[in-house]
Amino acid sequence: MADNRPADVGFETDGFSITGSGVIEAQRLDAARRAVTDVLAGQFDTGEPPSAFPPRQPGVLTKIDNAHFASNALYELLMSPGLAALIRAVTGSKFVQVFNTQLLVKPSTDGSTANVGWHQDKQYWPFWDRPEGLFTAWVALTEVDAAAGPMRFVAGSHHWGLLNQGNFFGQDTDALRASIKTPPGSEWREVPAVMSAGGASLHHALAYHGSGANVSGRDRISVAIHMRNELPGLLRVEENPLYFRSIWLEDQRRCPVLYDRR
Ligand SMILES: O=C(O)CCC(=O)C(=O)O
Repeated sequence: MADNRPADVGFETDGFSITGSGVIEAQRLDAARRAVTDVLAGQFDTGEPPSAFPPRQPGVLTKIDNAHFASNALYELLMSPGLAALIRAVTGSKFVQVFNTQLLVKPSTDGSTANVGWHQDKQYWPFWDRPEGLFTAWVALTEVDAAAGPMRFVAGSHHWGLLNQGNFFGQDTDALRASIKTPPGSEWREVPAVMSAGGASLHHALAYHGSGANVSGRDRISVAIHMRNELPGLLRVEENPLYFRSIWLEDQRRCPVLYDRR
């Protein structure tokens, strides 16, 4: 395989890759699911809180930043051999490090709230010097069928560059989509990331994505794992004081290296 060339054609051409089941080993998955219950109840077996732990609100997406700081089982989820193997096969990366995670609990609603607005992840990551080599693994801890409000990817949108249009927190996803000026001749084709618990998707930092309502009658629970490979460089503190201080790349417990084959 040539250096840094994705082995997975879908990831290269579409900007995402969906593996519907079997990425995370069963015991690791069960432990992570139990850990979510503990973290949501404010029980942190490491003695350290997540880096952001907002109170849960009915009908609202709960987004807990770096829950793996608070839970050994959620840290072990990141260290899944199946996940590392998938990332290596799909992205062709020689080195992979986690720099942030989000535990996402999307409650079942009447269909109007807890959406995730269309966005490109890179718009929230100004502290990295380039989008290439930045990607996210989204790991399903519960069944994510069409009714559960799966993530939706816009195929090929990672070729559009950083548009800086979009809003993770936008609730009117149709209006948001209509407001995004895409490049001339581009096509907006959405692909839902339907998967079982233990499945995972990978998406490029420029791939547009969002998700609609969960009307399944049960919580949709996942962990989004934001990672970098050997390509991106962190911008200096004086250029990005706000963001730079929330990244702990020297700390392997907070920002684990999944593998290093450089
Ligand atoms: O969970 C979702 O619906 C969206 C998550 C997301 O934006 C991400 O993982 O980058």
